[in-house]
Amino acid sequence: MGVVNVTPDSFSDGGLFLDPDRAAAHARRLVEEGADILDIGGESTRPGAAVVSLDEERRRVLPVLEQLAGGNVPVSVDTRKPALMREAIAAGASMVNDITALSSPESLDAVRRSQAAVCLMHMQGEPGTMQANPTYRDVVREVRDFLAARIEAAEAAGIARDRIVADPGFGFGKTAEHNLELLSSLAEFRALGVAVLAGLSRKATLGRIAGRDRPEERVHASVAAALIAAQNGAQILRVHDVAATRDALAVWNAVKSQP
Ligand code: HH2
Repeated sequence: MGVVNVTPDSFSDGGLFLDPDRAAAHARRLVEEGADILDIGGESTRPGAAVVSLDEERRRVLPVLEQLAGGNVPVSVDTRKPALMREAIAAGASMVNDITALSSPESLDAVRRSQAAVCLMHMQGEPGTMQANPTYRDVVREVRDFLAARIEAAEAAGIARDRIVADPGFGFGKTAEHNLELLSSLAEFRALGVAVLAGLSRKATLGRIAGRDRPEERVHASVAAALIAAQNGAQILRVHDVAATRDALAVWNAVKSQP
């Protein structure tokens, strides 16, 4: 899954693709590099990010979506706003990526009324404050139990299990230690019975480990993290650097297919 951020303030590429034509061109490049899904977002959810109005988010996302929908790659929309979920689905999005795991009845309803897939992500707190003091007794169990409950709620609302993807939400109300524990235990999330998505790309935890302050210098660390996530059972990798991630996966697949 290639990330397309149509925002002025995303943590790693804010402002680069605010113009719809540039965003769409970037998305097409990600497809050429081997992306199987595009994830378009119009609101940064980095720690401390400002909230974006529905009108503004709509102005950012829909023109890009309109250029990409109907192409040969499914398009996901990264939003927590039910109105935009509905409008994006009507404009051709085939997946909703919701960092609040369809926690509002309106968003459950927006997805239920469609054929779209949905990614349910775990987050402790809100982007504005989530990194202040994330606390868990057992992060793996708590995140997994939350996702199991959200899958159950989605199914009860009429969203079939084969449309659902679960994501532990790396960096969303988690310390570096929490993120590493989740990554090393990711295989346990397979028991949820849905596809698992992992989004570690360029995140601060990787910068801390590799000693890289600038997100764009975290490509190598991101590729390592994506490969570990795949080896631990993630079926969808949400990444900024598609070509580099593809190469790593190709090496792993070549080794796996040895007799
Ligand atoms: N991470 C980000 C945004 N959306 N969605 C899912 N399902 N999982 C993630 O890990 C995830 C996500 C943050 O990355 P990015 O979009 O590059 O940054 P920003 O939120 O600053 O736009």
